[in-house]
Amino acid sequence: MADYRQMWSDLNMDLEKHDLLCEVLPEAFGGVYLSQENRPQGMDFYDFVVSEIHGVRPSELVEHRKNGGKVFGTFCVYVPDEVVFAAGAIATGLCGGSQFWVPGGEKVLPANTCPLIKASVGARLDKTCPFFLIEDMVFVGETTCDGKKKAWEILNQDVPVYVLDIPQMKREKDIAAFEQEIMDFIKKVEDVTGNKITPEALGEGIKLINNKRKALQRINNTRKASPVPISGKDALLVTQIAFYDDPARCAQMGNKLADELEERIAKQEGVFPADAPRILITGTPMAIPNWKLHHIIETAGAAVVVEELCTGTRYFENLVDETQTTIEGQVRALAERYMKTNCACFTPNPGRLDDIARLVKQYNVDGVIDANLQFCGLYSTESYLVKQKMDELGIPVLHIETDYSENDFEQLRTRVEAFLEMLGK
Ligand code: BJ8
Repeated sequence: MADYRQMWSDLNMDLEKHDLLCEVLPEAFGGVYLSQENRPQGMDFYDFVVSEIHGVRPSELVEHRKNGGKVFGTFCVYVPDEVVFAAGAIATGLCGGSQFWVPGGEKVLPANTCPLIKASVGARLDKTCPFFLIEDMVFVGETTCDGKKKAWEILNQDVPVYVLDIPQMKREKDIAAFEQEIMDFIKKVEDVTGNKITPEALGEGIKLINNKRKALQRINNTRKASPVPISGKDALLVTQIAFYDDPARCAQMGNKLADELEERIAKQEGVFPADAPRILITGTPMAIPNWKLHHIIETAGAAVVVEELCTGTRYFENLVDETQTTIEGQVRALAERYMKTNCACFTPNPGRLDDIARLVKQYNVDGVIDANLQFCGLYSTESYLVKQKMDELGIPVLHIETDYSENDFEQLRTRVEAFLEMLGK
């Protein structure tokens, strides 16, 4: 790995603590990823990105800052990245997926808070993640769940957090309210960057992010094939990296990988036997480097073929209408697209159940694993409805509540193995 210590020190990171993370990550990645057989060559790029996870992209962001550009950090798939890129700024995902950052979050948040929130706050407060320390970064929170809403107030004591108000229902007046919220966000981004967002620029931003989504869609479409040409672990990694990588590069590398996967399908080449059980994972997002569940499932012989997650289909399934030519029309198109995403923070949220049912059919799924992060009341409560819907379809469901620690690893493995056995494949 190139030497990024000077950059980390300039970012005022806690180098000693960060070294501990740098020591364990390569081993964890090697054990989970590099041990897989017959991986697509296109994964080399993503392996490289992980090997330099705190170096390559942060140094691009630092460079962007040096040239006068601005960086926005986000925590949710409802934040319209299109607006940020339209102003010549960069948006990067910040959700924390490692237990390493959890104790830092617990210094200011109750222990019984969702690990995603604790890790995200801890990564900033402990100064152990360069992404959270980019100079003048604008943190963009949102009002999706109670834990996040309160966490922004606490994080705001350390760094200003701009909060997007996400509606909790999907009536016409809610979509209109989100339109207004996007208008306000445009103003905020214009103020921060000093750049006016014209319809041309926003049109370019919309195309840029749509192209990224289209590449991710192509990759995921190939997972409908049997045998499946890419493991769930690899597909998850591609989506996780998409959150913070440059969107144009993400589309380019994603399309390259999709070409290879399509060739594999033509040759009937896969990474699991054609009769391996096919699993859909639904629930709370799996931020990098949370690979625990995929690893357990796939080392038990099943293939994860699709994720109804924010680190899955919720991130890239819907596109923004590109035909609008006025800011008003484009903002309406953005609001409509984002309100198609079905997070459990909405009530009612039947769209998510329909999405899972549709994906089960499209991806020829044998069983659903409904995995929630501990203390996410939204998803764990909605699990009842997920189970009900799957019962109607005769699809077995395993419900799991877990965190980022390895403490329940063996217990989860036992439960997953029993579930796979029950699928009888
Ligand atoms: S659109 S899932 S990224 S809010 S943080 S809700 S897991 S208790 S992350 Fe999320 Fe946006 Fe929804 Fe997706 Fe639960 Fe944790 Fe809250 Fe969470």
